[in-house]
Amino acid sequence: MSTNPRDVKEELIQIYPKKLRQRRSDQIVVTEHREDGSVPEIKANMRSSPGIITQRGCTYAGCKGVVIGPSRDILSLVHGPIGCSFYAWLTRRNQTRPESLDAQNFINYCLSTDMQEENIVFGGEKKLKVAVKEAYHLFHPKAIAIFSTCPVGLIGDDVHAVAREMKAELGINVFGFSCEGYRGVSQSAGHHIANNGLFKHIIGLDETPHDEKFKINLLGEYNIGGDGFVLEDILKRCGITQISTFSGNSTYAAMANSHTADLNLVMCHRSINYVAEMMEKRFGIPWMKVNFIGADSTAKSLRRIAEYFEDAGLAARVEEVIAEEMAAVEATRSLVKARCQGKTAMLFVGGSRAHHYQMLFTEIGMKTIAAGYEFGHRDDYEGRKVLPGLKVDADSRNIEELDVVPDPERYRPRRTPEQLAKLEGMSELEFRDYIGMMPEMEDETLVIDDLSHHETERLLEIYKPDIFCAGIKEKYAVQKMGIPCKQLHSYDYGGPYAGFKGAINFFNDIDRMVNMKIWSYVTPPWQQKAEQPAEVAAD
Ligand code: CFM
Repeated sequence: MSTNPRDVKEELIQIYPKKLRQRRSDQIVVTEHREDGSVPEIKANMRSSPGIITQRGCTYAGCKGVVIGPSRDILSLVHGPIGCSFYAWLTRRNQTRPESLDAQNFINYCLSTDMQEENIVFGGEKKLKVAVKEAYHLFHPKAIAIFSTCPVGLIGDDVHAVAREMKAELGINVFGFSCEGYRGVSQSAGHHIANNGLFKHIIGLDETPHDEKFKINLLGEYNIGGDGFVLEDILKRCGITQISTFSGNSTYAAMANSHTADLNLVMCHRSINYVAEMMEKRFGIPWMKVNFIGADSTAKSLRRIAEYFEDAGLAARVEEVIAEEMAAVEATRSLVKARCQGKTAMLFVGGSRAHHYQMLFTEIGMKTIAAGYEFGHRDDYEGRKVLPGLKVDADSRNIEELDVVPDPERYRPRRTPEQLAKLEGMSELEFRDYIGMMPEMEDETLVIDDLSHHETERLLEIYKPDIFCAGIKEKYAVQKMGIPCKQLHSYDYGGPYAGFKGAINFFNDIDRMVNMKIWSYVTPPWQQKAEQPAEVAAD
């Protein structure tokens, strides 16, 4: 079988019926950098076809599990059948570290209304009210967030009315999310709904001022495997004050106060770009994309923060921190590179990591031959410059777009448009932009949106990459084919992988996985001899 990406594309989709074949054809592209600087168009953020085994999750997962869940002292209450809470219970490995032993931390809990048939038939609002009150009396949280699962939307329970009533009765902040699993194409819709909720119900509630000089928020960092701890340490040593993180290791109070920062740093563009945009419109806080995955990317991102604040002392401290960290990075990187150079990787995950983690592989000489997001949008692939041309379809119209205007009292542009333009002109800074995954990939590599299980198997058979990066649903199917699978969602049991120390961990873990002899003892199905008895071949 040819390994030419154009032939591979045809091979992946030839088994599908005609209509599906056309759809998938638009979602699989071969990368090229055209003379005018553009990359090919990819169809993304479209509904998966019934019958396809997709990697995707649901809208509720994106809202509760991804964006709000990692905050430790917002009490998350799931309105739905108990099954919906299974995946919401710490499986994402988002960590948190309360300020003290008696500080509020609800991360270990899993609260659900445990809807039964009776509630589906007669309505679940009463049960929800009882659950909110019970949760309040048990934990005395500052805020309770109610998350809707599919049946809630189907039967028409009004979680917002319940939230308003409970807010008035209990005197704490209670708010609901219409994040029913089916509401959008994927978990991406849940991100948007969560962003709207953060903006409507939390951001801007606390005016406590800060007199530190370099105040930032870190957006789209969820402290998976302790990534956020590594970044907090680096930023602190540089002398940068992190007002709030959305939402790894975060608190309700920090989010309520986040509009006092002077710069928003966006790690995961897909899940939180809405908050960044809305905070700029209402409060005047500029945002820029950063990437703390990869040692070189981390250094670059830190330098960009220093450039924004235009302070020689800060720039010097940033250089010191980079120098301190890079010695250890270099030592491991060169050792690992010698063993991994030339090996190949595939990354199919989420809406941001399939891009960011390519940087780590590049640093140890490994080549990404295929990559894709589960639920990224065209701007995550091609860059935000495509945004003005995007058509609003029925699915995107289904999610509320908040009409955000400058706050009459609190809008305070941190930099004038002229200052921002000047900064962009003098340095590598770019505001309100994300260049996307494809421009940073080599020509003639495959980019596949919403990869299916069938396509996964064919890709592995054809290319036999040295490592495949995905999630728990794919992991063991892939490894049974004799190819190691690194979970890029939960990091398996490893991490942190962010920043400099995280890069060292990643290099060591990948080295161990791609150079382990065990894989040569697994006989993948396509190498099993035809004359073997069927039972043996099936083993
Ligand atoms: Fe952003 Fe994430 Fe991701 Fe994401 Fe996710 Fe995740 Fe992910 Mo799993 S917020 S888009 S919805 S970086 S949970 S921490 S690993 S799919 S690539």
